[in-house]
Amino acid sequence: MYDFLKRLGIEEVNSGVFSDRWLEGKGGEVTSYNPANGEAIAKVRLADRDEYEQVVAVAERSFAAWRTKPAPLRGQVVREMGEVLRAHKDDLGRLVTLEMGKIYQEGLGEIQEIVDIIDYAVGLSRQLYGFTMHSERPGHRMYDQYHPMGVVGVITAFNFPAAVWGWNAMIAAVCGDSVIWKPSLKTPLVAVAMQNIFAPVLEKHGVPGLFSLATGHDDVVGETLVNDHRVPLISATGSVRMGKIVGAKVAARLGRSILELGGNNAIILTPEANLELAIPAIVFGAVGTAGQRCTTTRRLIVHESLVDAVTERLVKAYGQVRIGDPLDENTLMGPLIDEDAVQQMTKALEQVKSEGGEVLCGGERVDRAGFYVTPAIAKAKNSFDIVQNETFAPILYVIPYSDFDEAIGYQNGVPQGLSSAVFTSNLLEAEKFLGHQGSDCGIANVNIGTSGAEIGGAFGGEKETGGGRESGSDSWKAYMRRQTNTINYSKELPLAQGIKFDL
Ligand code: UN1
Repeated sequence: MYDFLKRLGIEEVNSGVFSDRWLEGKGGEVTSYNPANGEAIAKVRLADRDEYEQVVAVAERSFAAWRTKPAPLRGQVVREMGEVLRAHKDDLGRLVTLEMGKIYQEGLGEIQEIVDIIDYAVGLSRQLYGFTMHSERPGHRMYDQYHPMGVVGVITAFNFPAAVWGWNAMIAAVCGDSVIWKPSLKTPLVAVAMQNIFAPVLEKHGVPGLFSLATGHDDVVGETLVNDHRVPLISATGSVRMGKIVGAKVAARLGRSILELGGNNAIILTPEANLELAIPAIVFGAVGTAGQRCTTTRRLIVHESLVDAVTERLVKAYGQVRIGDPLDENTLMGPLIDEDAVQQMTKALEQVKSEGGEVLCGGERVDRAGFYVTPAIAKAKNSFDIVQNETFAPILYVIPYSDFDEAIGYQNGVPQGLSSAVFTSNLLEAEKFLGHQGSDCGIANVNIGTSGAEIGGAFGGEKETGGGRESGSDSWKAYMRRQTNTINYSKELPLAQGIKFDL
C-alpha cells in the first residue's frame, strides 16, 4: 500500500457507503485495479438496499438543515472544502492516475477543476440571482427567486472520477442541496478518498451528511436512486445507452435530470488553418487521456487539399507520443481503463476496415502488463456506422471534405452533439461555424481543440449527448427550484388581464 493512499484514508478494504458516517457496506465488494499493470489496489464494499435507505434518509435531513443556512455561509463551507482539497491535490491527482490510468498531469488537472469550481461556487453563493419584473397591476411587485431544490443524485463515470462529481456537488452545495454520489465501480477509491477528505469539514459545520456516498451495483443502488421520488434531480454522466435508461426512468416520475452523455467530437481543418496550432491541438484532443474523455477529438474533417500533408504530420507526431506508466512524468499517454476497452478499440478498427476505411497507424497492443495500446488514425467516411458511434479509445477518423458547408454537414451529421472546433484564420468561416447554421454542439471552439473545457462555461451537449449543462455560466439554475412571486401592497385587488369579477 502506497503512503499517499494512507494519507487519503484508503485501506486494503474500504467501505464505499457513507450516510453521515461510514456504513459497513453489506452489498458485496469490488476490487479496484490499476490499469497500468492490472494489479489490484484495494477493495471497496458496496451498499445494499437498506444502506441506500439510510443514505437517503440522512440526505433528506441534511438538506432540511442546510437550506436554512444563508447561501453566502454555505459558500464559506465550500471555501473550506477548497482549502482541504488544495492541501491534498497532489495525493488525489496521484490516486486518479493510479486508479484510472490518465497521466499524472491530467490527474492533477482534474483535481484543479474542482479547486476552480469551488472558487466559482464561493462567488456564486453571493449571487444566485433572479430577475424582477414590472407588474401590470398598480401597487404590485413581481420577481423570481431560486430556492434550494432537495437531494441531488450524482452518477459519475470512470474517466473523470473526481471532477464531474466536483462540478455537481460544489454547485449543488451553494444552491442549498444535499448530494448522494454513485461513483463508477471502476474507480471507487477516488470517491472514498474524496469523501474522507471533505467529511471533517462537513462534520465541523454540523452537516456531516451533506455529501454522501452510495457505491453500488446498478441494479441495487443505480435503479433505486434513479426511481427515487425523494431525489428531485439526477445528474448522470456516462454512455448514451446509460443516459437513455436513466433519462426515461427519471422522466417517468417527472423528476429532473442533467444528462452528460457521449460525444463524437470533430475538428474541422480548413485551408486557412494555422497548422502550428492545429496539429498539437489535434494530438492532445485525440490522444490525451488515451481518448477516454467525452470531449476527445474523434473526427478530423480536413480539406482535401491538406489531407496528405496533415495525415503525414499526424502519423509522425503519433510515433512520438510516449506511451507508458502514467505516473512517469515523461509519459504522454497511459493505458486504457480495462481489457474490455482494448477489445472495443480492436473491434472498432476491424470494423472501419470492413466498412472500406484504411488504418494509417496504431491500434496495436503494447507488449507489457496493463491495458496499453498505440493511438490510431484511420481514413474513413462520416457515414460509416463505426464513425457514427463513440468508441471510448484513441481512434481519430480522418474525413476529407471539399466545401465548407459540406464540412459543417459532416460535423453535425452524427447523433451526438457535445464538442466541436474549427481551425481557420478566415473570419467568415469562423463566424459561420459559430452561427445558427453552423455547429450544432453544446461547445463550439475556434482555433482551440474539442477537449479541456474551462469550468467557467456551461458544460454539456445537444442531441444524444443529453442536453444537460453542468459547471459554470448559469448551469446552477438546474440545481434550484424557481419561484415567481407577486406581492400586492395596494388596498385593491385588481385582477390580471383586466378581468372584472365583482361579487
Ligand atoms: C468528461 O470527459 O466527462 O472538457 C469531462 C474537458 C474536461 C471535462 C471532460 N474539462 O475535456
